[in-house]
Amino acid sequence: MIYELQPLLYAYDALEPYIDKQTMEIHHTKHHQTYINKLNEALEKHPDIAEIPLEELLKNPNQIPQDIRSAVINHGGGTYNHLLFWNSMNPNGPHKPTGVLMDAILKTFGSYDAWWKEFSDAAVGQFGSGWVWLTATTDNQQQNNTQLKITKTSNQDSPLTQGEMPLLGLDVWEHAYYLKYQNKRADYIASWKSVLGWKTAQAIYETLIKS
Ligand code: MN3
Repeated sequence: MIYELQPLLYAYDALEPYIDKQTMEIHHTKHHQTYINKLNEALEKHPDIAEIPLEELLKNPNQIPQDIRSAVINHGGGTYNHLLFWNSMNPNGPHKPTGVLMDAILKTFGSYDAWWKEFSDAAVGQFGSGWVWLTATTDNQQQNNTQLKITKTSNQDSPLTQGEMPLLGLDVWEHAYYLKYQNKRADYIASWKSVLGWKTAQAIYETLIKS
């Protein structure tokens, strides 16, 4: 399988003034493209592994041959994480979840605002380059036991590797905000709340609780 950069669901300037056009364009066409290219380069060395879906490789990196394992974790993680990041934003929203995902957020965090406070505090507090996620974990031994969690990962590590399914992800690498926000990461994170798009998170969650 050869991975390719997918077009965004919206224009590069669609998230203005919260996320600027230049940042979006560079982030998508340079950063994300580079992760994809380097993932493809690594997988070329092991065509048999290339047939396994990326999600499965990241869930269980021990199956990846040693000589390309860190490349797949880093660049495969970057490939997968950024796709979810683009789909975690949408100028048309919905900026708040609805239905079963909203029910689960209320049950776990008490309110949407309390969820946001915990999520944004985690994002501000992430040391160095990394991500903050809303994830779901399912205990396979029990039905109806899907738990929501806020998780941080460093570099391009995926929550999949620690057994969690990411629903929504916020990139707090400096390349995600530096042109507009420089050192003011907290301002970038506060702005991000206004461009959230919950449709993908809801779809992943609904699939997960049905399985
Ligand atoms: Mn990034």
